Amino acid sequence: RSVKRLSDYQPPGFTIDSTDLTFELDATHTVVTAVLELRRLDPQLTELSLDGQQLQLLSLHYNDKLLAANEFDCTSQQLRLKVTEDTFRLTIRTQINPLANTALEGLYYANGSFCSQCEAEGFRRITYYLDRPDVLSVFRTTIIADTAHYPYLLSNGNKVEQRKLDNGQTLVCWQDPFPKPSYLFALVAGDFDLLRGDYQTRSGRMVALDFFVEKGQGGKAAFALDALKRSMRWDEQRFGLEYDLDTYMVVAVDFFNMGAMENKGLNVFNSKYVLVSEDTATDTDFFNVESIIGHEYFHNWTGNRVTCRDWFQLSLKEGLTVFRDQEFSRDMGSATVNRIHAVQVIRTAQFAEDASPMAHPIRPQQVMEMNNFYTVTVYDKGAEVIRMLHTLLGEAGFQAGMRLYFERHDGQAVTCDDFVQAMQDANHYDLSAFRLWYQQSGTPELTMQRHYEPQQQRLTLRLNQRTAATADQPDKAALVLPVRYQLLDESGNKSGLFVMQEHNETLVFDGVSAQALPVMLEDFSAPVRLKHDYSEQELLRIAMEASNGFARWDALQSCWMLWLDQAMHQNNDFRLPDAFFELYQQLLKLPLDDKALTAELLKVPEYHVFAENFQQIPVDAILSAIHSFRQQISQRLAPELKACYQQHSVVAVEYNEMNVGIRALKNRCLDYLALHGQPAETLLLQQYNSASNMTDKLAVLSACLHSAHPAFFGLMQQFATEWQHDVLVLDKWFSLHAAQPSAQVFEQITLLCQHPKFSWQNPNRVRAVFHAFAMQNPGQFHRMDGRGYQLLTDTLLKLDPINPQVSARLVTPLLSWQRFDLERQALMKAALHRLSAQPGISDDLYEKVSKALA
Ligand code: B3K
Ligand code: ZN
Repeated sequence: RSVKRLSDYQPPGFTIDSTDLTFELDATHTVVTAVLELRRLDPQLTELSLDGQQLQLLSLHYNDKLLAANEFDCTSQQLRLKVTEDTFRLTIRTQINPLANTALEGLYYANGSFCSQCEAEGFRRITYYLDRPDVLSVFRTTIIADTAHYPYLLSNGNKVEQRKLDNGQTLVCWQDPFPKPSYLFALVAGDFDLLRGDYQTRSGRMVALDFFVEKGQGGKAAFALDALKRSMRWDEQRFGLEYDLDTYMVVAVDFFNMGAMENKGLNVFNSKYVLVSEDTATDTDFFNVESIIGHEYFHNWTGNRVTCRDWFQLSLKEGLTVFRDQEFSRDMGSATVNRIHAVQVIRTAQFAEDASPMAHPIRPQQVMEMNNFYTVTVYDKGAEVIRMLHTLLGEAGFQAGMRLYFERHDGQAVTCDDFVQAMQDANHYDLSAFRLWYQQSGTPELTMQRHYEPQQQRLTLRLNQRTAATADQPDKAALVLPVRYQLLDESGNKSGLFVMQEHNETLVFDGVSAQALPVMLEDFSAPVRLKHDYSEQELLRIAMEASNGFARWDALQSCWMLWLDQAMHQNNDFRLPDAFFELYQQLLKLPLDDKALTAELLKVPEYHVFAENFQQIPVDAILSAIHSFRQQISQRLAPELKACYQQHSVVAVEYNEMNVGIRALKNRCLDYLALHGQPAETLLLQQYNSASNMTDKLAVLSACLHSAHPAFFGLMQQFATEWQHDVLVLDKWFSLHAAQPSAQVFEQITLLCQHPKFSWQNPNRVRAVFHAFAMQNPGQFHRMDGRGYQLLTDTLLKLDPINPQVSARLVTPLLSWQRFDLERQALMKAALHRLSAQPGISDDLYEKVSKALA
């Protein structure tokens, strides 16, 4: 198996000026004719090598000459031939089998339609090609297919021809004027509902917006269409960026490996992130649709107009585009809660990745299977790195940098360094030390120690940063850390930005009182773990007094860690302090204007939040402490919870910031109230039966689940009958079953896999069951008898030959085996050995498993 290294990058020796593709579509025998105009860039080269995978070559022409089999070399991975001219044409005819393509990479046939996914290296499953992002070509695509089955034949760019052929087939031809790498190519053919809209850009051009969704589902795409318009407007206003084609198409499909794909002019989406209506989708679903619609749209400039030179630079487009979509979401809803959720992704999933055998910098240095590097590190930590640049340069400076970046690189394939250079040059700000963020992996730990001198009224903060070795890199240097702070002081609050560069630095405040309390790393201004010396009393003071909502939430998070620690040492005799109950009481009686933030403040952190603070994760202690915390809150604050619930129980159904916040608050109360057993039952059934929206229905089910309420099974049955026709809703039901914290879950999962709507070929179904089991059911997954690990391993062995991308994602929780007690370590390791012993496991799975066992 081969590993590719960033340091081995070589510019392409040839390029492809134009790519003319013809697809004769057939589920099992699709014929692809590629006419490529090639140009030699390096005159020394005498051999051309094209990438290919699982292709059957039918014929090959060099200019007009048909080549005989001995005139080229064709293996399963490559097509090689001798080249003597500087420019020449290749005509390659290949045959592929889309129906057999269950990996859903390249061109595949599922659910009655053809669909493609080329990023990162899927285009080579369609034809032989220079399948690398720094080869940009102008594409023309002709699609021929049976008219009755596939009335819509779609590809990138503008439709330039459409005609009926006499054999019941239709021919459609598309031309994309923008040169693009092969990973942005797309083709879709099928029968859909079409929802149309339009958008006038700020320069006055009209753009047709076309949403293609499953028959009968057209109505559920209206929100996504509006979200697209909001994204287009927002990108003009905030970044000055306008859309560049006359059409923007979005296709929603049920079989898809990830969230969505930004193919030029033709986005393909997982239907889960397009189809929403209040009765079938939760507020979180609505949020995700808007944010992913935005993300893919924003890629048109950050990704498509300026793309990546090589896949090691993936964060160039992903980190930047996640930053942009986060900013968009922040402007559309509660800014504080959005930030809290983004920070939680870093503190749980990303910190966990840093601590795992898969640790890598946001610009990885070596890769076996590129699909394994679409990670929270590249995406979300990548976005934090962009956010730090924004913090250092300010909005105006950042925008100046963006303008220079586009001025220099529009139409090119570039590196992360090019991006930073544009930021540096536009601002005359030296970013040389900052660049270390791109090459160093791991989570920095920032320690703060306070020292107060009463005579001088001087507060000194000693700051120290240290990044522990990671699986991929032993030695770490000091990073540039923008530290936003606020000093809570009776004499008025001071706030500012301190840019830390060295391992040890001090920050001095003069003329402050002994009570002054520094709130550090406001809004999580750098992706680090903060170790501080606050007392419980001080933290509670921040939680009550800070003007910044994020700081209040963050202080409470630290409290929870303190209390977990105390609970673990007191064998659960631990009682939460009165001051805490007073705070909660106050929040319940007088919720903040931002109800969604109130709901966040009222939440006991989940298992993964606690777990990430330990090197050795005490699974059982965490779970029992969470249980005890929730019990205490629900008992001590029963009247307040009930009153708050009732006060907020009637909410208009529409998805908007206010309604979302009220629902979140009400359902947080319900979650605690459900712990009251019998008396809660009326409340739960009442809400379930009267709910006019999925958020409120699902909140009842998950409250029952969290409290092990006996009403759970009856309601689940009712839910299944109600929603058996709608797979996206059914996925929620699958997940709830799989998250059920009792040993019954194993029989339940066996039954789920036999459900008529379950399919091993469909990533959404598989994830609904097994991602929920492995990630939202820590008690059963980490059982001491190893049954949980065994179930996941059996699943992966079954899944890997079907869809390696999905299996390689699901294996994640097993990789961190070293972070558990010895008994669990042994069980997890045995599971990994079983995987690695399996003959023929995919590169995707192999790369991760072998690193974990190294
Ligand atoms: N760029 C795609 C992800 C492709 C994943 C390939 N395994 C979606 C996105 O980030 O917008
Ligand atoms: Zn993206």
